[in-house]
Amino acid sequence: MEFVTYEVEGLTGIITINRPNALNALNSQVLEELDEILTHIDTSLVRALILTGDGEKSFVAGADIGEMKTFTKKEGETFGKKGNDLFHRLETFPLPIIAAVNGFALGGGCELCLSCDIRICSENAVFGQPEAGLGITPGFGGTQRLARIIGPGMAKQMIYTARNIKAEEAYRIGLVNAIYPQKELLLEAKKMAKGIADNAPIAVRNCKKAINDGLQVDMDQAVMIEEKLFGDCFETQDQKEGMGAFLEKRKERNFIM
Ligand code: CO8
Repeated sequence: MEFVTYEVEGLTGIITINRPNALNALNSQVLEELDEILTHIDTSLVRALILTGDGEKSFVAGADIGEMKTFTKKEGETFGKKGNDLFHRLETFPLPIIAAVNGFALGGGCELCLSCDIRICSENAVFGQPEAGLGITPGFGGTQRLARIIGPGMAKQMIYTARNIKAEEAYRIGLVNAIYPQKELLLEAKKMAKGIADNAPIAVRNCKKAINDGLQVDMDQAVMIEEKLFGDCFETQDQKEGMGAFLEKRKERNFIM
């Protein structure tokens, strides 16, 4: 792969976008490489993923403007579909994904972190949806996910004004869960991933599915989704182990898949 790397540390998989000449912007090749990596992740060996950008300046500075400039309507739709399919895959991937936003997260870069489960960022992070200033709408789900995460009022303000916001503001409006000094960001992401990996993997997976699927439907249906996934846990060895450990006052829990 030219622009994306994948490494495993313990039970955590770390995906890094590395396209320094373009501040890690997403061209078709980056999107394809990310997709390819997801295909090859062994979900029985890792329990959480971290997605980050290489360097100390940029997470992802958007979709590649150079590539998009000459798009026809059809090419725009094809590129949009490629990104949307990938982001949907990330959103529904059977492992929690932490976006460690290490700098610019603009346009498609902001949308990329929105498709992850959890966002934390460095102090120099900058978020924004500059598309309206480029004559387009967000095209990788930004109008939908941003509104769901920070609420329609704030999302509309960010998208209509195309104004970038800094880490502090992103934290205040709930776009990120925490801000860390650049040097500590990846370490903190790894600590969080370990905290997730210490828990029962099928239960965590079911939690992700319950939250995501439940947000698509009304409350009555959402609760039914949770009921089903809750019930499914009682068929797992992890449920016996987790509850057994509590009752036996054992700290160590030996969760399997
Ligand atoms: N695409 C391509 N190249 C980029 C991008 C990008 N999004 N961002 C930066 N680069 C390149 C620059 O062109 C420059 O290249 P070169 O050295 O060859 O001139 C290099 O990266 C470094 O960038 P700068 O010199 O501009 O660095 P600065 O520190 O001065 O500025 C900024 C950093 C503020 C991040 C600035 O680069 C910038 O504004 N970038 C563009 C940000 C942006 O508008 N992103 C949104 C793009 S649109 C989008 O993402 C739509 C998503 C949905 C697509 C759906 C399709 C259907």
